[in-house]
Amino acid sequence: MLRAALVAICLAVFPAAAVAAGNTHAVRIEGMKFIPERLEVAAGDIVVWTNKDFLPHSVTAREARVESGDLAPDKSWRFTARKKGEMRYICRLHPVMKGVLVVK
Ligand SMILES: [Cu+2]
Repeated sequence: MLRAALVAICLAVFPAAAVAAGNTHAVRIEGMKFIPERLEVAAGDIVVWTNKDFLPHSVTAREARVESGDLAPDKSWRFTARKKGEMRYICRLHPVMKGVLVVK
């Protein structure tokens, strides 16, 4: 419980940092890119995408039925990676933006 609270505080204070505290991973959306573009996590880990751009973005993987909805600037979206394998995702609003989440 305390650990979860600390992670939440870290993410609130350092949203732009690639915070990887235990099983929580951060992906920054900036300059029309997912940073890092490819992220490997363990099943059960949490991934938090934060939009640091001045326009909305999304995290969308249609096949995996994963959809963040539109993320306004400075908004975050938290996802628990349960299914093992490679999940390729895009920004639904700018499909040239691509990322890969590898769940091991
Ligand atoms: Cu976008």
